[in-house]
Amino acid sequence: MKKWYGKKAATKIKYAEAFETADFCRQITQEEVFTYLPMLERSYVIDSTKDWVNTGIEITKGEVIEMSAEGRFVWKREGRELCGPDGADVYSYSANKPMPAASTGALIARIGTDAKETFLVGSKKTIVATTSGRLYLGINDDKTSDNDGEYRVWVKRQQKN
Ligand SMILES: [Ca+2]
Repeated sequence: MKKWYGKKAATKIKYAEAFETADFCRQITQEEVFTYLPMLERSYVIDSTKDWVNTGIEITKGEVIEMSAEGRFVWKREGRELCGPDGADVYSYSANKPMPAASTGALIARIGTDAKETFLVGSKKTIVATTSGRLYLGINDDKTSDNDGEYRVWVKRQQKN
């Protein structure tokens, strides 16, 4: 990255796309991006039409994790209703959403597979993990099939001593 962009510009780059990694003659995996470009924070594309994205990050109880998100997506195709990571302005309760009382379309996360461990992230959140397990990221929506678009989420783990 420094070779292509110079050191100063490289520190400003937030994620790498296939264009930058063409030297590998194949699409490199997300894990390889993290390995070869350790100066990048880990980031994930959250497709609004999917229920949960497995980040592959194993969280330990008590660990501090910072998450921030950008992007907008259509959470209801009919009417082209757009929202960002904090969710839709129009509030509607639905027992079928992963978090019934939180805004539709909001970015949510879960540690492990227990639905009780689901929490709201929104556009930015720092948490202390209350349990250990795999980190999943998702959208608080009871119907993902009528969505269109994605969020990009950055996950930063506090360095362990
Ligand atoms: Ca929807």
